[in-house]
Amino acid sequence: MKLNILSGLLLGIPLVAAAADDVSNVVFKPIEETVVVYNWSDYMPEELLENFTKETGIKVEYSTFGSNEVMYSKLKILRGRGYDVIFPSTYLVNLMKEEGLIQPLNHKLLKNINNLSVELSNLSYDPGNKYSIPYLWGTTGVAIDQKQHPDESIQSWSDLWDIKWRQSLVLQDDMREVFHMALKINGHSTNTTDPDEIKLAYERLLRLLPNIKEFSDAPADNFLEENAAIGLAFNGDIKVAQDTKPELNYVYPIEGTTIWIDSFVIPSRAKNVENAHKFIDYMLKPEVAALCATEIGYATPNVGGKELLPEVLKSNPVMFPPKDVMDRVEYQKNVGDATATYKLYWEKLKSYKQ
Ligand code: N2P
Repeated sequence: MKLNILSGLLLGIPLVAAAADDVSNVVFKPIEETVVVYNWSDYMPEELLENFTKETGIKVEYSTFGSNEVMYSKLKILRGRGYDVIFPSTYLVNLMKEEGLIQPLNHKLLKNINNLSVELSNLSYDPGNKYSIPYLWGTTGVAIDQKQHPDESIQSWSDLWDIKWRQSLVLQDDMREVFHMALKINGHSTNTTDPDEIKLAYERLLRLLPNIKEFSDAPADNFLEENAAIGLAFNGDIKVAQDTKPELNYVYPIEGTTIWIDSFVIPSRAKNVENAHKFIDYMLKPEVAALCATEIGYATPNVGGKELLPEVLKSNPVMFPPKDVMDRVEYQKNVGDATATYKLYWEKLKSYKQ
């Protein structure tokens, strides 16, 4: 692409003279620095992308996905190409690392890395954070609109199977989260690899089908639009929804919930690796991390960022679940070859809803 000086200046693009000795032959090349970011939907304040560009001159090409499965399949098809920064959850970091879909990070380019919480760093899914840097973390529970159901409360995952919720539930279009409910009721781990346990969970989920209204990429929107009054949702999405709809209640069933950390990773064949590091480093600044947490509603693993949050957020039980909830959480782990078994049942389950 060729640009003349004026259009370059008007566009605010810095120009480089390739051959300054002969003015007639000067070719002005725009410095087209880009970083291609693929993130969960509603998971980053737009102004941060603009600020990043202002600060670094690097343009952000931004697109979103609704579930780990969608993002993973895309990366697999592209064999690690196409994106510079993506945001898999805990168990996928491990899997993508094993499959060579992501590349080791250069910690020397991440000067803000020390802002990360020690408790949420160096975990077994990625020792030494060689491949991933935590972005936000959260949990998954049940949201219920108390305006529509003032007298209902959910204690156990099994309450969702009650016949009174016929055609009412909105569930995340997320394989691991949906299986989690049934596995927990059966007394099994969310990370089981036992085919019999996975099958039993599937059979239980089959019995939930009459109650399922929809599998959704963004259940919080269903609540805000009032086309659903009960369902499974990520905590931060509900925290933000509560700002406009305070009657949304959010509960953690007694059998325990999942906990996940979504991390920045760089795909193995990313084109703009240095820019990707610059982007991650920018996001690691305490004030940036604080803005993400405040606007997106999820807990930040950035210690400096958490300190900057107002007290009302630090003590918000949806955003930062209380100890008794945290005592019963289970990290989602890579289930290895069992993923295929989950997938098989997941596709079967969803096919009954189409
Ligand atoms: C935000 C998505 C949350 C990510 N809309 C769940 N891992």
